[in-house]
Amino acid sequence: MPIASLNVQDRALKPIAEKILAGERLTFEDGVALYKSNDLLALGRLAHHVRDKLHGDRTYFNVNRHINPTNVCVASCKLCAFGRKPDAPGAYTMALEEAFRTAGENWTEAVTEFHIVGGLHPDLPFEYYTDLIRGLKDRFPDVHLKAFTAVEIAYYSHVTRLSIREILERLKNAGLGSLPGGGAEIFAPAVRRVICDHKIGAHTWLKVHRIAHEMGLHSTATMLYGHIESAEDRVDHLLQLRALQDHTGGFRAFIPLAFHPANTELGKLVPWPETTGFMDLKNIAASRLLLDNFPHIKAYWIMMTPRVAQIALRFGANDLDGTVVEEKIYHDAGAKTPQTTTRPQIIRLIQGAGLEPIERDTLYRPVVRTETSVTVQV
Ligand code: V47
Repeated sequence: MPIASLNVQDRALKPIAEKILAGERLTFEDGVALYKSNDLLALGRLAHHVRDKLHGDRTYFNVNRHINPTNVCVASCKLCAFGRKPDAPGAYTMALEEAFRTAGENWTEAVTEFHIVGGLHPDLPFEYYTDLIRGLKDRFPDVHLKAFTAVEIAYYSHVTRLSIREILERLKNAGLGSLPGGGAEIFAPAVRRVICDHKIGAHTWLKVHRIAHEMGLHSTATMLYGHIESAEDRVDHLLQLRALQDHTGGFRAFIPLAFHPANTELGKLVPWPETTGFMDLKNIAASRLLLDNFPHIKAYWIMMTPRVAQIALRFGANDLDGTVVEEKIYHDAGAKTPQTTTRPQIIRLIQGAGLEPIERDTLYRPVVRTETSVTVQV
């Protein structure tokens, strides 16, 4: 593609655009320049160019259900509106049978993934989690179980005094399929001290994912933006993920997450009410351009709104996530989006952007549906 067709207005972007068109890796300084640029359309065209080389028009989504077995949490992260102390109003913990029942609510054969995350409960034994995974696998053998953030895995290791590898082995033996990408927030220690003081640091978050990848489990990665972090903090975060991916290749997708301030302590410190569409699209484009070794960039519609997520599909993203069914973490923090959507609605968003919808399973294998069967193409 000739650089002229990108119509780059910001002079600082021109040498970076040359590098991208030549397929060269971007540096830390390039990343900061991407974030500092307001030439959003050029960023979008560059990111779409990369997306197009990787995926053409193919745009992914899945049919999934979120399950949050407990919101009881020993940590008091300022960024979070979901966690509760055990005796606080609204605190809940599902008995195993209740979690199985929740998983089966509005059940259709179309569901291919349960996305399971919860708080750091002070009293639940580790067996609760292995029994949860085993029980779900027994009842829904064809559903992929994407469960427990690195923060939860490190907590189980801490309370049981078992190694992270041993915890992951036991969960994998029970039926765990992969790890979700939550809890990464922003790796910069000075920011972490403010937004999630009691959480594991970057080193442990990355270690959990490294060990999972070494064991053959895939995972995803996230970054929380739109609070007190700087452009430099975001680039540092993305480059630490890129470095681990160079090593293991185990990340399937990256999901930038916009901070939602309502009902959070951090919301009182952040001078603006919420992220803007401009910032959301810039994060999608910058992550597509910096994470050259991540196959997929997800525009999580719950967090971005379906309207902005649809536009993000032409700013570097190639995945909209799924149907979700019941979302708590963002809705406790004031998200105005619906809690669920349907296959036809997702397909409409993708086709409306002139792209080709591909239903996938968690590992991005196409799911083929006929009236009577669902097959994952291996
Ligand atoms: O871990 C918590 C973040 C994450 C807030 O892996 C908040 O495919 C914004 O990780 N405002 C949960 N963000 C969501 C998540 C996720 C979502 C979709 C797909 C995948 C995937 C992962 O949300 C938490 C935390 O990082 N979070 N509170 C808040 N107030």
